[in-house]
Amino acid sequence: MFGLGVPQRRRSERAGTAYPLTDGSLIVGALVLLGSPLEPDAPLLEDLGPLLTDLGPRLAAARALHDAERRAVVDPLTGLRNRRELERAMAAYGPKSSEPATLVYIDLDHFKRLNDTLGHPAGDAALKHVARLLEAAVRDGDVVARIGGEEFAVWLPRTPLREGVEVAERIRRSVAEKHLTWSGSVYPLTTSCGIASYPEPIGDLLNLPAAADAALYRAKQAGRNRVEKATQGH
Ligand code: GH3
Ligand code: MG
Ligand code: MG
Repeated sequence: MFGLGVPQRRRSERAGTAYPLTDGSLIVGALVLLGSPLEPDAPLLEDLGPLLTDLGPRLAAARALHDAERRAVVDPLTGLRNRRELERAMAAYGPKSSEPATLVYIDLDHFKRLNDTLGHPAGDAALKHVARLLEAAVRDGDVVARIGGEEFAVWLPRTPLREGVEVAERIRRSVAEKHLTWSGSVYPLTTSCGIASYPEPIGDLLNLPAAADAALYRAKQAGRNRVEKATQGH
């Protein structure tokens, strides 16, 4: 019951009895009483019945709440934060922060082609692969989100343009270098990135998404697999 991690001599010390907890129909967990099994006439057994009846549904409800909270903030395919969470993080930065911040939009290049040639599951694998590379390219406290089908965003608090460009370049390079492996074969991927920073050159945090989007558009126009910076007029 306690797994192989517990040495043999300690298992007897930690032996116990597991009582299943149910939500009314399914087993959702167990209450384990450590020590020797209770005698059938032990007084504690009388209290145990109502406790088990009570605990099962409570555990199931707590787990359901936890799962729902997670679903509200996490993209189910990649495990990254969703668009709403990105917006929440940006809004929490404050409309007049004295600190700089950078938003990077990342869009996979010719992703439709990959789906069309290798199939949708390969496309999904590519999205997960890129998600891990994005996470590896940023620091704790930065926010990596999937904001659309094959579109990602990275929010870099306290990061001015120059450092933001370094992060975006690191992302672009790592995706281009660490190819996707699918069915034993290797496939190259590239990304285009649009980057917008506050307060220079974009003076209002609220304008960062539109500015990053315009820069991303220019990166696509300029040939893809590149990083473009937003300018004052986007
Ligand atoms: P571009 O270089 O201009 O960005 O071209 P693109 O093909 O990447 O862009 P386009 O917007 O034409 O196609 C995006 C594709 O992304 C189309 C859609 O099938 C695919 N896609 C969106 N969401 C998912 C998903 O969750 N899984 C998979 N496998 N594909 C997705
Ligand atoms: Mg796109
Ligand atoms: Mg694309």
